[in-house]
Amino acid sequence: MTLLETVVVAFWAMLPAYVPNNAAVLAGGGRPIDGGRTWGDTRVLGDGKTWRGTAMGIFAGLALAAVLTVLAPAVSDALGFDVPEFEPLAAVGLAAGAMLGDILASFLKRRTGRQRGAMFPGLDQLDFVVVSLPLTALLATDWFRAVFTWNVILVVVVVTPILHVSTNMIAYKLGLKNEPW
Ligand code: CTP
Ligand code: K
Ligand code: MG
Repeated sequence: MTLLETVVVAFWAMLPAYVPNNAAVLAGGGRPIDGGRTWGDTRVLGDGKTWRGTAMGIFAGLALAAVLTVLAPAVSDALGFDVPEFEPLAAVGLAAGAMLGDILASFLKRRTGRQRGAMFPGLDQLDFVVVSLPLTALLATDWFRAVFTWNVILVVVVVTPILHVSTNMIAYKLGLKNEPW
């Protein structure tokens, strides 16, 4: 694969993990997952992790994986190289793993004294990758091996923070997000 092909495959394969965070921002609100509970004197997760945001985030990731799977043959034909279809368990690993990573990151932020919305450089940009890729490898091992070659993983680790910073900046400018990270 050329570098451009690797970047396209990496982006395509990660879309079901990218979209849940943005969908959660749009759909968030309502009851927090931690139910307001604290651990020590800080919230377990905080008001930024809600049931509705999480459910809608996972749903958006699964729905996108289904759409991409339908489009994959035509897109592969048009591009002249293969973009992957998503097995159901791969879609679950990517979408649910992304939300889980974001939730675990908030747990770590609260434990390290960071208030809701505080930034945690590095973690903010890669939390969902760190959980969604291993979970997908676990749930859909053969699919993962075929799609996420080392080159693709390397591109994901480099490109994701750039995409994350830019989409969050746009969401902030549009007034959809409280902070630009
Ligand atoms: N959101 C949600 N449920 C999630 C993730 C996000 O409802 N599982 C919504 C919340 O409204 C949240 C917003 O998306 O405020 C932005 O997400 P994020 O930046 O992850 O949360 P923060 O509010 O910054 O909180 P934290 O410091 O815990 O990351
Ligand atoms: K986050
Ligand atoms: Mg935040």
